[in-house]
Amino acid sequence: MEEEAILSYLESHEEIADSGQFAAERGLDHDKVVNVIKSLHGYRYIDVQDIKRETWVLTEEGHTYAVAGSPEMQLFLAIPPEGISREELQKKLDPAIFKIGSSQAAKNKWLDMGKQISRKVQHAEDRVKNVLVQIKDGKDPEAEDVKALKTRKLIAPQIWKGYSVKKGPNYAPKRKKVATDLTRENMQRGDWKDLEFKEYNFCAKGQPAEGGHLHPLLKVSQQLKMIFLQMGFEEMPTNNFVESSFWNFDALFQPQQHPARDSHDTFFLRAPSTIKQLPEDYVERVKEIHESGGYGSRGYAYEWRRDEANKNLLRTHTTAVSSQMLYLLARNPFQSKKYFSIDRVFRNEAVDRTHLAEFHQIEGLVCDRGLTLGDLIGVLHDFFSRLGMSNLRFKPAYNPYTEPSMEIFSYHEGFKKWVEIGNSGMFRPEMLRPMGLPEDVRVIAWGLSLERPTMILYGIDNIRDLFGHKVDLGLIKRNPICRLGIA
Ligand code: FB9
Repeated sequence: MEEEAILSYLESHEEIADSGQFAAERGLDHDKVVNVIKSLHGYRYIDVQDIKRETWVLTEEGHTYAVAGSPEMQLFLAIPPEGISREELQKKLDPAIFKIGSSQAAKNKWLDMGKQISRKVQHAEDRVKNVLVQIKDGKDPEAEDVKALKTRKLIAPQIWKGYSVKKGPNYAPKRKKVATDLTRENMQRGDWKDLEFKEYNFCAKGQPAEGGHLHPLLKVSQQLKMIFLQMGFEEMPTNNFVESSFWNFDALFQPQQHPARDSHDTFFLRAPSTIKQLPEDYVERVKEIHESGGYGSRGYAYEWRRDEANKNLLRTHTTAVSSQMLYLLARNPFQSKKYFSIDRVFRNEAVDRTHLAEFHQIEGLVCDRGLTLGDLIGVLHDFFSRLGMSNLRFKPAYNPYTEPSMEIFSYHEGFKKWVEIGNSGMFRPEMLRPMGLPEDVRVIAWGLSLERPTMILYGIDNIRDLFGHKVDLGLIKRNPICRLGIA
């Protein structure tokens, strides 16, 4: 109907100036007319021009008054000629109607608002309602009415969008059925000769290729793995979140009364609560080094308890895997090694904008004869320069399992400040010698998180927006590729 109306109108008229008026004059639904216009335009039967104009629509409150009358009129009509008391009148009306109605009626000087409320005029015209009804019927209101109704939030502005329409290159009074496919039947019937085929729209957007999307953390992690592999490092097997206190703490020469070892910082397991099997001879040597030292160390001089070491926990750092890899290394004739790990660690910490109870730790270590702190600083410069961070500073720090230890800082051009980008150190002989590694073997190591660089690179302010059940899948679907180290 809409199509026939438009095409036949253009048969005898140059253009349809305003699709809105055109629809109203023919009692057609403008939205349907617009859809037909878009389709006819698609087949170039017509050419169109957008026309926009600001109109007014009634707010929800405006709608109620257009039906029930304005509050001031409802109040006016509720006052009997002989007047009424305020209490009586309030009982007759909804509190909001009474409140708005009395202030508006007073403004219109319709009432005497004393103890007794009485009419000041015989008749009053409900201009508000009339104008609201006008607007509802699509008529344009007077400017001063617009101002009043807008202030009372009874109407709101709306952009009305329509079209002016002219004949297009393929114009015809009746739409020809265009074929969008040449079928076997067309060939058999031979009617393909008279068929008109729809033009190919080479600008049409193809079906969006749905596919999997990598979480930003995985993109950064992949880049980091590439960097480690390019630097000749091997990945350590970190596919076990549950660890024994022995490998997570004791093997690292972390004393059993160290604060990190109590349940305020560490998630211990109820089941399985204890480790089944540990290399007994090595455990003896660890007990020894904790209790009375050795290899030049005087140890911690406390009674080391096996049951404490047996406790299972969720690893607090991937260094728990480094300890096992170095122990395995010591069991064979020594060969230098470069290891890395990137995986989840768990800490029973207060959750805040940048901390959750779990994060991904990145760790690198180099194990070789005669390594020095200089080698550590060198490999840190090499590693972080590949992350685009070459302006580094090192600050002495403390870790139970490394001496000396250094916090690593990089000057962040964007933030115009020094950012702490990790921690590092040389594993203590009290950790390495009981494993059986030769006296001159040194192990330099460093660690950082995966979340911090990812938050900074992707401009994510709160870690909950990056990791966890509150992550907006849109972020996963629409985040840019990770170009580490490439400005
Ligand atoms: O990641 C951290 N900071 C960081 C790293 C990269 C980065 O890149 C940006 C693109 C530019 C930005 C920031 N940090 C380590 C430093 C801080 O965020 C720190 O407040 C929080 N740390 C975590 C631990 O929180 C309790 C980050 C995490 C961390 C700290 C230390 C280690 C690992 C992770 C370690 C270690 C280590 C030391 C010696 C031997 C072996 C391992």
